[in-house]
Amino acid sequence: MSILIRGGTVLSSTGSVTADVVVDGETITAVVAPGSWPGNADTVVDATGKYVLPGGIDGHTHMEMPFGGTFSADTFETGTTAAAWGGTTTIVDFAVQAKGSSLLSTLDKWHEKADGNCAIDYGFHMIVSDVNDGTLKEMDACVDAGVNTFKMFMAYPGVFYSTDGEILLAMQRARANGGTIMMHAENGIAIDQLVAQALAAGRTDPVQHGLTRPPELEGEATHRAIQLAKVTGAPLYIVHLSAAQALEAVAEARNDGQNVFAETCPQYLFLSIEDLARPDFEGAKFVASPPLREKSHQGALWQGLRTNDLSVVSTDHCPFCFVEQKDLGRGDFSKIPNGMPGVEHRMDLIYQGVVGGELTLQRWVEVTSTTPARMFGLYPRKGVIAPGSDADIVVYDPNARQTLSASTHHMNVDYSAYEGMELTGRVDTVLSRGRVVVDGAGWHGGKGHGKFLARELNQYLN
Ligand code: DUC
Ligand code: ZN
Ligand code: ZN
Ligand code: ZN
Repeated sequence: MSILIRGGTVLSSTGSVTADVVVDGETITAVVAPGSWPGNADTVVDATGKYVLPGGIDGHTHMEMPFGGTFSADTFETGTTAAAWGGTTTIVDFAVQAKGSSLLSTLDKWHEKADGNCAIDYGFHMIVSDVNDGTLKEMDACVDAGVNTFKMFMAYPGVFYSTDGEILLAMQRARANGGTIMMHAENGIAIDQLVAQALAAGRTDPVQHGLTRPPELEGEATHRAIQLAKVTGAPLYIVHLSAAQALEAVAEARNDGQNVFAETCPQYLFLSIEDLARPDFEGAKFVASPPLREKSHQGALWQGLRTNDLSVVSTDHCPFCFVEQKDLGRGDFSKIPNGMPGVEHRMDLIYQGVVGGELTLQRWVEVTSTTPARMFGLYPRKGVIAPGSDADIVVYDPNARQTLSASTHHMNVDYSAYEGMELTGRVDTVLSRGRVVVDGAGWHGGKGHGKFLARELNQYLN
């Protein structure tokens, strides 16, 4: 099966060129001058007036994630299908070590959930929440299995939380085995006191979730994680960075040449604590950690994306239905499951940064695809349109208009965090390893097409 994508503007992280892209089977075989391909193709996709870019890579999703007595609402099937609709052709999801479980049994469990169910390719990070001798040894086996990124939590005491000493030990191990530590950097010990005080004072609304997790406590934890990384020599990747204070700490470390990287998420660029303060419990739709911040942080985050102090945009997709799930926290904001839906609209939302002059086209591709490919050891198989790479390709119509809504999205959740938001630009056609999964006629993908990706090491280390 061969496909010719004709007449489009092919984008990369370094430039753009009008070219035809030839796909044979699962692979890109040629990128040639327009009209110059002599061969026949089984299928021709007309990309005239459109961009042709490498499929998006969402390095931070939570499908079927256990949280607060429930599970995030997207399965690997529904979540990867929604991702594909939005031009994301790879996810890296988080396997979650429960206290008392081993890392390898956790990995098995996540393979059971995902294998045979994904519509696009997928890899795993490992959440380490029980640091002990066995866990530390198993980190090496995870690296060998292509799961070489380990998320730890300075938040959520009693659940996922690790002490500074435990973080230090895991960092030493990562330093030795080539892994990268990913950090949820919020000072959970201090936050828990603020939460208890709010509840004791009868302040129970969703906005309290934001008020009890101030940006200073993200800045502090980010700084602390960076110092621990410096002492141990481990590479560090700050996940879901939301606050200017945290960005400052990352920038300082990067200026010093440390292997410190960070991602932000669309919700921190487009939404704010004002959404958390919506009346009638509607703010619960926006409860995620770190919380949505004051709008004043957004400019700093866009700037960080330009300077590369923020080098990746991921979603932290972790959807919980408003009815039934977010409801668990009526009368007590601390019981609202933490997380927001977003995997479907990352490419579109960050494209608004191009429309608005915040980012170049090349930077859009870089932060949504090429850098995550390199950061998570998938390049050049993913993250670039070049001969030999997987044919994960998005044809994007830069002039189409769309309105985001739960009534039209494909995520398995009953609300959109961006309900009614009008966007310029829209996915036209999506290929996942050479298979047209989305086009104007609809969905042609299916569960089981997506394959597990054993990942190489981070390609950015000094
Ligand atoms: N933050 C969330 O909002 N949800 C899942 C885990 C996390 O760190
Ligand atoms: Zn987190
Ligand atoms: Zn997360
Ligand atoms: Zn079709």
